Amino acid sequence: MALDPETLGQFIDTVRRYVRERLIPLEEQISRDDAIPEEIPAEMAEMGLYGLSIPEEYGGIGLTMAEEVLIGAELGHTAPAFRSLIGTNVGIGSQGIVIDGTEEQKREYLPRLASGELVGSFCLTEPDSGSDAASLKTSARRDGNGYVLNGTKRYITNSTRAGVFTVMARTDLDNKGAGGISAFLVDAKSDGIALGRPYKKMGQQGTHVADVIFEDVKVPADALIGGVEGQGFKTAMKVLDRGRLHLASVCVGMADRLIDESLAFATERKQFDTVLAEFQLIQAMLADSRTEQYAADTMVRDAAAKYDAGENTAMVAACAKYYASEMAGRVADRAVQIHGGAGYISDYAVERFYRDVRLFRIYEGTSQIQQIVIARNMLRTWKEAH
Ligand code: COS
Repeated sequence: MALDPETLGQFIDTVRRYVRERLIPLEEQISRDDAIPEEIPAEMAEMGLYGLSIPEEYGGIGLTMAEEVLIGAELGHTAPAFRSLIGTNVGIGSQGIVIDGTEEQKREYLPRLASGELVGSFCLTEPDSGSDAASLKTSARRDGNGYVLNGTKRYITNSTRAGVFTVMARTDLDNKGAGGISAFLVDAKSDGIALGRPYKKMGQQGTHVADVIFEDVKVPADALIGGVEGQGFKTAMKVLDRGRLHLASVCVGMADRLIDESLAFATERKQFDTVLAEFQLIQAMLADSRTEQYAADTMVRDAAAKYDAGENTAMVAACAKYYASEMAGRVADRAVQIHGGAGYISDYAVERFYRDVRLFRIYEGTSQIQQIVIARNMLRTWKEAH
C-alpha cells in the first residue's frame, strides 16, 4: 500500500539525513577496512530499511515501486556497500517469495527478512553460467519427500551474512533449458553448504561476494518456491525485472552525488586565476552529467509507475537499468576528469565511486543482456502487431 504523501516525505527525509550525517562520514573507513561497522545493520533495521519492499501484512513497510525508487536514489548518494547491506532483503533475496511464494513461505520468511533478523541471498550465477542463466547446472534431485542439491554458485552477494538462500537448481535433468529449473529456499545452516573465501574486488568495499557450494544438501519438499517445479527461471527473471529498476534508482542517486562532488570541487579549485566552474568546457561536462542524470531519473520514475500499474515492465526495467548504469559510468568518468589529477587520488570520493559504479553495468544483468531483453521485447510486440 502506498504511504500518504506526508509520511513518505518524512521517511525520505529521515533516510536522506541518515545518509548524509551517518553514512557519508563512514565511507573512507569502509573503503579502507572492507567492512561495515557493526552498529550499522541494527540502525538500518530500526529504520525499517530491510523491509522496504515487503508487504505490511508480513512486517515490512510495503512501499510501492514508485516509492522504493525514491529511497533507492537516496541510498545511492553514499558508498554502494551500505545499500547492498539491505539490498538483497529488499530485492533478489526476498522477492522470489513475495512474487511466487506460497502463503506458508511468506509467513515463514518475510517477517524476519523485513526486520533484518534474517538476511536473504540469491543464488543464480555459477562458474559456467552467468549471462546464460538458463544453462545452470546445480541439480535438485528428488529424494523421498524432498530434494538433494548439488552444485556451486558464484559471486553471491551477502552470502557471508545470509540466513536463507534462494537457489535456482535443475529439477528436470533431461530439460537443459529454462523449463527444467526450480527455485528453492535453503537454510544457510543446512548440512553440506560451504562458503568460499570472499573475493577481492575492484570496488564496492564493504560488500562481500563469495561462492556457495552445495554438496548433498537435503531440503524438504516445501522449500520449493510456490510448490511448483519448473517455474524457477521465471521466478528469477521476475525478481530481476524488479531488481533492475531498484538498481537503476541507485545509479540515479550515485550520479547526483558525483555531480555534487564535481560542483564542490569546480567551485573551489582555481586555475588561470579562475575557478574551474567558470570554464565553459567544465560547464559542458557538468551540464551533460545533469542532463543524463535527469533523463535516467525520469525513466526510473516512469518505469516504476508502470510497474505499480501492473504493466509488463521487463522491457522498461531493462531500459532503465541499461541507461542509468551506463549514465552513472559516464558521470563518474566526467567527475574524475573535472577533478583532474586529484580525481585519480584515493583521498577524493570520486576515485572510489569511479570504481564502485563499474559494477552497475554488470550485475543483475550486463548492459548487453539488457539490450537483448529490450530488443526481444520490441520484436515480440512488432510481430504481434503485424
Ligand atoms: N518475466 C517472466 N518470465 C520471463 C521473463 C520475465 N522477465 N523473461 C523470460 N521469461 C520466461 C520466458 O517467457 C520463457 O518462458 P516460456 O518457456 O514459457 O516461453 C522462459 O522464461 C525462458 O525465457 P527465454 O527463452 O527468454 O530465456 P533465455 O535463456 O533466452 O534467457 C535472458 C533470457 C538472457 C534474458 C536471461 O538469461 C537473463 O536475464 N540473463 C542474465 C542473468 C542475470 O541477470 N544474471 C545476473 C546475476 S543474478 S544477480
